[in-house]
Amino acid sequence: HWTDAERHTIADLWARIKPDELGAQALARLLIVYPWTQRYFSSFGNLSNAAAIIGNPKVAAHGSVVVGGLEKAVKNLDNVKGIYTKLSELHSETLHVDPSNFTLFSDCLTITLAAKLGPSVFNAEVHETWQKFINVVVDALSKQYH
Ligand code: ZNH
Repeated sequence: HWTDAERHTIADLWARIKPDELGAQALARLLIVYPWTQRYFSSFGNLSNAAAIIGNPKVAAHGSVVVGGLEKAVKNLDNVKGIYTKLSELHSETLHVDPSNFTLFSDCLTITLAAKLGPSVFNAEVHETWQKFINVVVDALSKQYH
């Protein structure tokens, strides 16, 4: 259920960004804008203010890990559910991450991406395709919750 144009858009978006940078910035944004999400990262040290969060190397490192997970979805558009089965289980059963956080994080990703690329690249059509992609990701990550 992906058109060639959509596949091209997702691949092109991904080629334009530095995944590690996107992950670090989006995760920092999550922790700043939705401070209650910090509860999952109690081992990350100082998250007491925006500068500390932005400069925290554990935030940056975990941002890379998360975005590495996203990259798998980018490269496996036709089987996102399949490749995320274990990851969904981990977030549900082991990490106990409330799935509403996936939506919050996906909004942070979208804002970070749009701010980086600007509206001439991240136009309405590209936004729509990106939103479809990230919805599939959130859906797949939420799949193993019961
Ligand atoms: Zn997550 C982990 C992905 C979201 C929380 N994650 C993780 C990992 C990955 C991911 C890949 C690793 C795993 C292993 O190790 O095996 N995530 C992801 C994705 C997403 C996410 C793709 C979306 C898009 N997460 C999320 C959120 C949250 C989280 C939203 C909250 C808020 N994670 C988490 C935690 C962990 C993880 C806590 C663990 C960490 C450590 O290191 O311990």
